[in-house]
Amino acid sequence: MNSKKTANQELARKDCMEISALRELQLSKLQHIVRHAFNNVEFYRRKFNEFSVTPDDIKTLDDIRKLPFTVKTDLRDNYPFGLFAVPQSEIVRVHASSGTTGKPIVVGYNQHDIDVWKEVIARSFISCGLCEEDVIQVSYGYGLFTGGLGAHYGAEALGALTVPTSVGNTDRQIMLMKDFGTTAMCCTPSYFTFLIEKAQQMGIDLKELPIKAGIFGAEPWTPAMREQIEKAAGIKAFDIYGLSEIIGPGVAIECECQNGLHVFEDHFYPEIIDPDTLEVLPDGEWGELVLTTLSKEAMPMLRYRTRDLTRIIPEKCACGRTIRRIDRISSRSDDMMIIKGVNVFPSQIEAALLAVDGTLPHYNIILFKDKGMDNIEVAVEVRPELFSDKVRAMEDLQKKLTHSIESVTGLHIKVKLVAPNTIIRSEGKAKRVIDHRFLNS
Ligand code: DLL
Repeated sequence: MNSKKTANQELARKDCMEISALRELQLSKLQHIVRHAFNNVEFYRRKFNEFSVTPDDIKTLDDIRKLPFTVKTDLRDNYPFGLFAVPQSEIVRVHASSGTTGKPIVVGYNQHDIDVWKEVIARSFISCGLCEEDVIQVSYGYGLFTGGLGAHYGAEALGALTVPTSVGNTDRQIMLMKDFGTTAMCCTPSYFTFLIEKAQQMGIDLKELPIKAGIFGAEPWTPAMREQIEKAAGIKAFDIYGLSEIIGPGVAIECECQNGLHVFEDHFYPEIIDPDTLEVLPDGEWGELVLTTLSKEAMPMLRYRTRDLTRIIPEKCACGRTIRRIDRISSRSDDMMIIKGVNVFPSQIEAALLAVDGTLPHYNIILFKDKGMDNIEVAVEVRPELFSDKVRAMEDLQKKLTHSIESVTGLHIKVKLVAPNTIIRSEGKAKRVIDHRFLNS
């Protein structure tokens, strides 16, 4: 048996630890990382003092609740290197996430952190059924974004043939998929829908290529989107989750059951809180995901509020992994729109649109002001064979879509049908919501 195969089998076993041993490991790592953060980061020391808590107060895993939360603005306020817990000479890599305004947030890794990251990505690939024999094409952006280099190092650690195409040049991506025999593709789900479309235009049937898996994440996507992708490309589409502040991709991933994402709990400690009361919620309840890094040395994150909404799935997974699962991240708390007093998430609109036959997975939600109140309208592309000048057929489809959105959100929302290829395609994270509120406020 080759040594890579043995090493990968050993890695896979880490997902199946005895629960009591896992909790013990988590506690000792938590105690260590809390002390490390306190001793080496002025920001944590100050916060601990404000909350009258010391590293000695962490005696059980539940004691994590005594610690203050960390939020995105803490990273901005300490830009660029203020949260590093090791000397700068030990840092071997930085990444940054642009965010919406002002300075980016910056994250740092020492060699140990890069090794942890490689490990969790390799375990992610194994969880999707991949191995050292696979050809993994990495079409997440390379650069300050964590997607490209994160997936790349993990694919190499797995021993797979790694194809670093990064984003863009879609025709060439498809040519290389075919010529190199790519078996797994890593990119955003929205980019993959674009790739499917391009392949059709080039007369290439993805179902006939060796590709069997997609490792898709970095943005929310719905089960309806998964269904469309799997059907069109003849692959299994897996959901991978992560964020720069915690490590990048590889915090959690689906397994072959495709029913929730296993969190690599030996490296990341998950909690779910009520975003209003900040109370910790029991497993099974929906709320905001809070993560603590248990292994990262260069920039430990204690109780980081992700703003991502999910729940911890209490039931055991049929795959046999003991690390717990979170539900698909359908939305972020800051994506919520309030329309006529009703809370609406973009993912609800996507699910409603894709539930109707005849639409393409390309849409925009346009947010505008109407008599001083926020309102939305939706533009969605229609399949070429259905897009016609037959007024009746188009009206019928429009009615179905309006009704579908109404049944999900309770709101009557205007839907505009647009021709195929009119909505801008994205190569990275799709920008579905277009904010026009400033135009008519
Ligand atoms: O998007 C890391 C990543 C790269 C994850 C590639 C998966 C694949 P950031 O740019 O810091 O990092 O953005 C993190 O993206 O808080 C979520 O809101 C969202 N996100 C990431 N993965 C998913 C997913 C990368 N699978 C933010 N489903 C997170 C839904 C996701 N949202």
